[in-house]
Amino acid sequence: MRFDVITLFPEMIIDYCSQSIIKRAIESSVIYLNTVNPRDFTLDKHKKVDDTPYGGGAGMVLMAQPYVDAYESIEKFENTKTIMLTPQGQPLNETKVKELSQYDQLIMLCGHYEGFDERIRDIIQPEEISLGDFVLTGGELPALCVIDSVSRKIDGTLGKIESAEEDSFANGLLEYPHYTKPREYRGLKVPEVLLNGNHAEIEKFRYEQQIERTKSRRPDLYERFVKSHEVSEE
Ligand code: 4GM
Repeated sequence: MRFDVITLFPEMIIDYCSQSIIKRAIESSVIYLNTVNPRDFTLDKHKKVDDTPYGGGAGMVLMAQPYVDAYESIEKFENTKTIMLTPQGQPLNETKVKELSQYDQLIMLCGHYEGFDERIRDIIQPEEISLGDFVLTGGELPALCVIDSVSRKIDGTLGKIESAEEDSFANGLLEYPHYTKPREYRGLKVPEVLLNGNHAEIEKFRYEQQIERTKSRRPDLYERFVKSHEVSEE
């Protein structure tokens, strides 16, 4: 998987990806990361990337030319997808992450300030993706969320232990509670069932906990889970 991020703040992307699991994935060539700065594609001596909106109003608008030229400078693979991180996009979830992980290249457009000149959308025609119904100062955090969540799906990014753990969210339920040493902390004991070594019982306990948690915390997910497990009556 190759990630190309178009951003005015490449350090934000590079710094996050220089740590921990993503760093390891880049070092072992499981993923490849590239940033492109629209400021390097400006044509005036002030390196201007934004301007006041036609029709008036507060704030600035990102100019089309530096973004389109930055986009066109990127070498495109055959199986490529371009996404724009904005509050107007389709919500990111595990299904979308899985879908994005099937591409060989993801090109991401990060905006700042008030937004993009609409002609950037007209020309590049990206798929718009949102992290949720809230506004950030820039698209870099959502782009990093895409990079991180998609990278987890790529073979070789996670170690054996980490990827085994992932299976529990893959079934559409929330995680079961985890415990490590000591057995008792501030009077709170680790559930007895986890200590007896009976793996069938442990599995049952964890599954019940997953269902319980999902039902009480995320009734929307629980509803979907129940529906997908209903036996068809036809
Ligand atoms: C407007 C247009 C994404 C604002 C483009 C980006 C929230 C999200 C921005 C932009 C963002 C989100 C930057 N805020 N909910 N702000 O995923 O990049």
